[in-house]
Parts: sequence; structure tokens; C-alpha cells
Amino acid sequence: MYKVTLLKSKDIVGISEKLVQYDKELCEKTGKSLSGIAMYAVSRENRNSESYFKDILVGVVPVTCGNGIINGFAETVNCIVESIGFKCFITKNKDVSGLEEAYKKKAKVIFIADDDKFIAINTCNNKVAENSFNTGRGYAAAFDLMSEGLKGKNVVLMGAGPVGFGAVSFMIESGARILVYDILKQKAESLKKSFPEVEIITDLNRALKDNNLIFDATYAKNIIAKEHIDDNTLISAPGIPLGLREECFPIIKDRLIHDVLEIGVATMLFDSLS
Ligand code: 2YH
Repeated sequence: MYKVTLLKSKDIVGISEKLVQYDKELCEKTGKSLSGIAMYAVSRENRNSESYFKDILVGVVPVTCGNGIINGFAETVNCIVESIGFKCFITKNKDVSGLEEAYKKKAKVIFIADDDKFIAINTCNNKVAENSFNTGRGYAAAFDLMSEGLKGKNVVLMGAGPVGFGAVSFMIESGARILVYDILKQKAESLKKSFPEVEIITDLNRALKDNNLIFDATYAKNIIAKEHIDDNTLISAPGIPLGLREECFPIIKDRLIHDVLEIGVATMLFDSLS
């Protein structure tokens, strides 16, 4: 089992209020909105989400097991889903009763998360979309757009966990050359088994100095330093916490894709519908 990042309430404070601003930032960086990126990630035609998806009902079920409810989690997922044009509700009941309520209210897609897994279930076709894989694909899609195409370009991928797998599945399709580093070499090897095109690297510092495209799918702090950043550096970083040293943030902020839930949630929603 891979270690997963367990979100805390403080990680998601303010996301809902900043969704409009975040969408604008994504448009500036990638040329597409949050829903546009998510549709691109799952290869859906880019439709006007407002009109096309307005009748699809989505339910979010709070789950109490393990570390329990994360204050604001269900509310934030609800806001993200509504912000991209879907109808959404949070079930009044929790856990299995919540699932029952969501089905009875005829939710087409149900979001549900415990400490290890976060999924979106399409109740009509039984498709299950998983958060980590879709987060990787969503960030890879945004990266492809921000870099004006990854085809033939080197990407240094840090982290060969489930997010890294999702990212590679998209970036290989886009024609990128992936240089993967994982602190646990067997994880990088297992990624290479699925995607023989990837190259495993052992000198991360050198690779970060020599290449401009960095994909951070780890939960390590402070791995990207000023010496790794130049005028052409672009970073896509689904990893929580962000692996960037604090002093780098002002330099790279306009060439950085990073959020806590938005791209992952939007991509899993469109994946569940595909
Ligand atoms: O944050 C998480 C997991 N680490 C999911 C990992 C998937 N990438 N889960 C959220 C738990 C939410 C809680 N049970 C609630 O409020 O419903």
C-alpha cells in the first residue's frame, strides 16, 4: 500500500471562495479553465460545461471512519463540482446511510472518500474514477497545455506513486520523454514495468539542473531549490505539501500549477462520465 497524504482542514480553507480566481489563473497559465483542463485530461470533447452538464446531479457523502470527517472537505468538493456547472448536494446522512441517500436522490455521480481512497462512482454505468490517478492525469494535461505541448520534451518526474502513474499515462500519450526519480527505487522500477519508455534516474539534483519541466508528485518538502529554476522552468505539482522551497515561490508562481483538490476533483468527475 502506498502512503497517501491525508488532507487536513487547514489545507482546504478558502478554496471555495477562491474558485473563480483560480479558474482565471488556470486560463492565464494554460489557456483552459478548470473544466477545460479536466475534459482534456480524460479526452472528452471540450463542450460548454454550463449548458451540457447542468442537469447531471452529483452527490457527496461524508465518511466518518478512520480519522473521520475533515471539516470543509465535502463542502469544498461540492463547491468545486458546482463551479464547473453541475448540480451537487451533500448527503445529510453519513457513511452507508449517506450512500443510500445519494442513490435514492438519484445522484448520477457519487463522491466518497476515506483515509486511503477517494472515488467518484457513476451510478448509471458503474464506472469508478479514482482521485490519485486522475489528479496525475489532470496535472499532466495542464502541464501539456502550459508547455504548449510536451511532445519530444524531457520531463523530470519526482514520485512514482499512483499520482505519478496517472501523470505518466497522459504524458506518454503526449509524446514526452519521462525521467523518473523515486526515493524508493522499486517504485520507479514498477512504473517502468508499466511504461517501458520511462527512464529511471538516480541523480535528481543533476536532472533538475539540466531540465526545465518538473512534475512533482511526491509528498517531500523543499526538494526544488532556486538553483533548479531558470527563466524557462515550468512546474506541475500535485504533491502535498508543495516540494518547492519558500524562496522559490515568488520566482515561479506564474509558471506553477499547484492546488489541493480542484484539478483532481474536476478530472475524476469527467472521468466518471467518460
Ligand atoms: O484525503 C483523503 C485521502 N488521503 C484520499 C487520498 C486520495 N488521493 N481523504 C479524505 C477523507 C474525507 C473524510 N472521510 C470526509 O470528510 O468525508
